[in-house]
Amino acid sequence: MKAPDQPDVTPALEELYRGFEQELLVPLWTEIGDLMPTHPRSRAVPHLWKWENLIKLADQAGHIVPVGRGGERRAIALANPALGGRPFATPTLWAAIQYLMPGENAPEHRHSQHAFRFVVEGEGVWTVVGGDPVPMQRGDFLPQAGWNWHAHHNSTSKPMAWIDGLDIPFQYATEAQFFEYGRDEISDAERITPERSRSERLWGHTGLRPVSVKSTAPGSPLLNYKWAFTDAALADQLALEAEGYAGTVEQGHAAVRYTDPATGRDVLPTIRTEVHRIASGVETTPVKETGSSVYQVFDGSGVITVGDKSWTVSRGDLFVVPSWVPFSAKSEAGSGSDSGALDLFRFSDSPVLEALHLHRIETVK
Ligand code: GTQ
Ligand code: FE2
Repeated sequence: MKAPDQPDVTPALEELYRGFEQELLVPLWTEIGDLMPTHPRSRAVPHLWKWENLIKLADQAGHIVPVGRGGERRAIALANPALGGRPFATPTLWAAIQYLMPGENAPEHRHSQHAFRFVVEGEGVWTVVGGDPVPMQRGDFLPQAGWNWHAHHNSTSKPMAWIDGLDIPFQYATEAQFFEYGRDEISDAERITPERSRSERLWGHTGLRPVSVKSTAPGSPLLNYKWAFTDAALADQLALEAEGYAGTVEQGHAAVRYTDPATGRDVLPTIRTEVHRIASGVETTPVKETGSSVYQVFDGSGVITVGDKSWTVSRGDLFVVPSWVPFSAKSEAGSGSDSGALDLFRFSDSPVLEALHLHRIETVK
């Protein structure tokens, strides 16, 4: 339909548009609705990936596709159905399941992309970050800021899976990425399995930062945020609420954000990471927020609503919340989970949006 201030289609107008085309020019007036919408309209759509399907395909890949130099990682990415088949969960975020067979090594490399790993099941893999071996267990969150050397190794007799989150699509858009290969094999000294990484021994004590050490790199110097601490923080918030003290996001909804112990800021420059615990029977208030998120169900079950989509979810399932699309979660966990609640791991591009003053959040009435 023609806007009120637009001219009729005449031979002169058609001639003008042909001239624009020839000179590779595009007028604002035909594009403004798409380029400058009144509110965000994400190209991405809400979508759910079931863990049982992902893990089955990852295991098949483990038996058929080797991991080594070139491909680097046996990582299989979520591709949002509205993003042209690209391995992009959202316009800014990469989310993948990574799978290592017994005894396998994923070779060392480093890249400008910021990354993390989150473990929904299994144990026995460790990731060597800058020569520091970091063991991984269920519920552990391992941030790894850009340009750190890293390699993974499975020392057990069982395959192991975890999820990776990276800002690959965001950095792809910036055209500012760098990548470098490291050693093909890590040293024997890095192949040991300590109970705690050096980073945890130095930075993993609540409220206590080492006086002698400066954290100079971008992102958190703490390489593993163990589940026991996350679980205790969430349990305490709900317990405090039950005792009549505040502390929760809203009634029956506890949440923690992973932060850099040196600065108190997000653990990664481009990615925010949180865990939300929703008590059984509780439904969260629908919220819309600029920027996009990926969630993984860590424990429990429930019903997730994102815009006009609604899914029943359980442990390991992953879903996407595009920019400015209302999100709410209803916990129906009951006795199925460790805590009797629905635990959701979330990552988003919020630090980027905040840095650029583009972050907005609203509850939906
Ligand atoms: O484990 O180093 O899912 O470099 C994508 C890129 C994982 C990794 C991914 C990576 C990695
Ligand atoms: Fe990597």
